[in-house]
Amino acid sequence: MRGIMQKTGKGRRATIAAIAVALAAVLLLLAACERPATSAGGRQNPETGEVRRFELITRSDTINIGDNVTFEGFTFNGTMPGPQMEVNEGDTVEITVINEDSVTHGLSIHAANAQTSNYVGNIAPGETRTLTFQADYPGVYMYHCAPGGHGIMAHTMGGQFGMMVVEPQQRYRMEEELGREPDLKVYLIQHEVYADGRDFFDGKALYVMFNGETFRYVRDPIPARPGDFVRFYYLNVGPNLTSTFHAVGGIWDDIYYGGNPNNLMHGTQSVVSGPTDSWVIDWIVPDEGPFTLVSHAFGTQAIKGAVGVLDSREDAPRIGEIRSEGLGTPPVEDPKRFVSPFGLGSDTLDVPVRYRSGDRTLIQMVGNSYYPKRAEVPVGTTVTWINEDVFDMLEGELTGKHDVVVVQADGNERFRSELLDHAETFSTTFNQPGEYEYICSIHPYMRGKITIVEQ
Ligand SMILES: [Cu+2]
Repeated sequence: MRGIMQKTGKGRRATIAAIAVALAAVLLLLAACERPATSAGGRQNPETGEVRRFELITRSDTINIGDNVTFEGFTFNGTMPGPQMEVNEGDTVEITVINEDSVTHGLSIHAANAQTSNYVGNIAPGETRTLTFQADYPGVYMYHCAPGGHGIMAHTMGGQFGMMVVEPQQRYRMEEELGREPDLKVYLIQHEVYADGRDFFDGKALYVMFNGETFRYVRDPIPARPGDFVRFYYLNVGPNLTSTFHAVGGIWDDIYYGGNPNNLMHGTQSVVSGPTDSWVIDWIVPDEGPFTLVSHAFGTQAIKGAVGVLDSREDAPRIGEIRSEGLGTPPVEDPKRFVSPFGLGSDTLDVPVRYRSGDRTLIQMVGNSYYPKRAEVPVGTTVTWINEDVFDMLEGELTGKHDVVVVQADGNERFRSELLDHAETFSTTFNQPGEYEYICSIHPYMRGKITIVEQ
C-alpha cells in the first residue's frame, strides 16, 4: 500500500444484513483506532527503514532580503525560503509543525502523495501537529504554508515556502557514468516578493530572487572549477511567474523534469518552470570564467534580482553545496526600504494616494492587503472600501472576507464595518481632520492608513 491511508467502507452495499453492517462498523472503528491519527502513509521503507524527522516553526517575521531591504511577512523557522529538507526515496518522513504565531498556519508538502491538509492543514495558534508519510517519488519538491482556503495563497506569497529533496534510489545518468557524486550541489529556489496584494493578484513582482535575497550570488558568487560536475536542484516556487533558468555561456547537459531520474532530457539552453515546477540539472562546467545564472525572463524577473554567478576558476575553493534557505540575517536598524505586503511598508513604496474634494475614493481589500494602503482625503469625504478578494468561503485566516476597524489613539474604536464578502462595500464619511490607522479584525496584520486633511 502506498500513499494515503486505506479508504474505508468502499463497495459496501445497502442490501447487506443489518448485523453484518454493525459488525463491519465495529471492525472499521477498530481499524481506525489502530492507525496513528497523523499518518498519511503506511509502507515501511523496505530498503533502509529510515525515519527522517523535521520540525517547522511558523511565525510572523521581519527579515532581511538583501541590500538593506527589510521584509515583513511569515516564515518557517525564521527564514525565507524555509529550511531545506532532504530524504531518500522510500524513507518515512515525519514533519512536526509548531505554530508559535498568533494566526493560523499549516503545511502543504508536495513530496507527499497524500492529502496533507487532513493532518497539518489549519493549525491554530499555539498548536503542534505532525504528518508522517512515505517519500515514494524522488525529486525536488515545494512545500508551503496551507492554513486552508484563501490563506494558502496569501501565506505562500507572504514568505512561507521551501524545498524538500527526495534523493532517488536509482542514480542519475551522469553520476552513474562518472561513478561519483557531483563536485558541487546547488539547491536553488526562485521566488517572488510583492509590495501588496494588488500586485500579487496582477503578477507584478517587486523583486524576484534566488534563495532569499536579490542578486545573492552576484554579491557572493558560487565557486566552481572548469570540468566540475555540478548539479542544480532548481525549484521555482513562484507564486506567479514562469521562469526559464539558463546559464549564460552554458548548455545544460542532463535535465530531469521534477528531478525524477525517469524524466531525462539532454542539451537544452534552459529549463521552463511554472510555479512549483522543478528540475535536476547535471552539468559539466565547460570553461573558466563567470557563468551568469539567470531567469531569462529579463524584464519581469532577471532585472528584479533573479541573477547569480557561478565563478569558474582553476583554483576555486571546494564548497560542496549551496543550500536553499534564506540567510536569516536580522534586519538592519534603518533599512532603506521596508516591504510589508499586508501591512504598511515604506511610504516611498506604499505611496499615499491624495484624493481631491469630489473624487471617488475607493479602497480595495485585495490579497490580504488594503490598496492603496495610504490615502489622504479632504474633510467631508465619503470613503468606500470594496472587497476584491474572491475567495470568501470559510472563516478566519482561511477566508478572503475582510472588514475595516479603526481604533483611535485613546484605544476606543471609531468604527467597525461589517465583514465584507467578495465585491461588497462599506462606506463612511470623515468630518474631522486627523489620521486613522485601521486593520482587518480577522487578519489583524492587514494595515491601512487614512489621513483627513482640511480643505
Ligand atoms: Cu502560514
